[in-house]
Amino acid sequence: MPTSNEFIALEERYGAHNYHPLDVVISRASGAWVWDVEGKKYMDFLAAYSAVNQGHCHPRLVKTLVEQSCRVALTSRAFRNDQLGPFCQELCELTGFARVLPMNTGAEAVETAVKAARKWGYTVKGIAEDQAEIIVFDGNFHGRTTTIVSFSADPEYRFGFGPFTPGFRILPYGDIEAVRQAINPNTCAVLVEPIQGEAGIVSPPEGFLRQLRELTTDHNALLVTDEIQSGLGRTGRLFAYEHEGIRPDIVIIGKALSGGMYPVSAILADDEVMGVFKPGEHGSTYGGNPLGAAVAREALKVLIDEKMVERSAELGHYFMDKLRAITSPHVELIRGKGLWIGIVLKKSAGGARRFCEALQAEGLLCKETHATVIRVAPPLTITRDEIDWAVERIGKVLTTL
Ligand code: IF1
Repeated sequence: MPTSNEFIALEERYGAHNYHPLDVVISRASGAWVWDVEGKKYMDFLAAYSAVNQGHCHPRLVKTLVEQSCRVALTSRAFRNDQLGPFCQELCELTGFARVLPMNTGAEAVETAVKAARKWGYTVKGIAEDQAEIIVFDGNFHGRTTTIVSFSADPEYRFGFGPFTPGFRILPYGDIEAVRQAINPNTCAVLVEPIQGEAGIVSPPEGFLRQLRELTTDHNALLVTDEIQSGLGRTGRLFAYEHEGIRPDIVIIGKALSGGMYPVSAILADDEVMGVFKPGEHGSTYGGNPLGAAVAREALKVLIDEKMVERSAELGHYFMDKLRAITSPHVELIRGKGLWIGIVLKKSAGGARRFCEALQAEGLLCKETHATVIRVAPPLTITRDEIDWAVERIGKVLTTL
């Protein structure tokens, strides 16, 4: 059996260097825990960027994946399959939207939402050809495709990848006055993360989403929320937009939609918006495939049956209180919602990476975001005892480093 170092060397030698991961080589996982090649056990505090909300290798998802893969995995959309219809129905009944358009990765679903919003702008709103604008925000992260990085504000995601797709306006996140001034008859949509993940688990000022809802309604533009990371229980509600009591026109989901078992994403919308797509105008070989649809159906049922949304709300408060009780010279503030928490470090702390490395040594896998935020986003299956276990180690690292 090769060692972790040997696996790392292979990846460094043969893989593209588009990541700088912590040096832990995981070979199996269960619930909130993962084990490396040497058998060392860690608690997973990233949960694959919230794709593994249901916990690693959930037995019901493993069973569904195995059983469905023995029946039929892929048909393409040239033919129909017996999982897609029930998947769409169950997702609509759960979320209150009329229709589902399934894709695979988050970025593809964001692209789908962009295409839907533009087409709606031309065919329903009456915007002149090629004039549609979409308002987005500073600090956004919506994926890595060339169109999506076209409206990233972060040079790391953009540099060297132009020429970029036009038609996007980037405004300060949380600044409703800026939106009021920028929104115009060519605006087909506002695309927003209800809480920004990559930016460091940043919530906009209270009322921002509600005001966006009012403005987009007044100006006949769509409100599109990217719930790929914030959705499906992470913030203590099924969707983060529920915290402000609004309803968007398009909701983008991915990640936990399949509990980390298989890539499944989708957009949700009502008839007026989803109706813009006619046969042949959009699709994907794997989108809506029976394996993904079966896994997603089960992943949603697990989320509901095991009350993971409620757990996230309740345990999030518990966790946040415990973290706030730690007195550390390095901590600026602790923020977040549900089981999605950012420990924001002071500039003097010397960056979040060294804290993540120290936590790794203590058996806790965290990933920094930007230079100064330690992000905490365990599977929603985590227990109070497991949180206590983690808080002890976080407290040790924050007070002794
Ligand atoms: C990577 C970040 C998290 C997302 C939102 C769309 C997507 C994502 C709100 C695209 C993806 C991931 C992708 C992963 C790192 C990551 C991330 F730090 F970069 F921002 F989660 F916080 N919308 N987020 O968060 O979904 O196409 O990846 O399925 O390395 O790119 P995808």
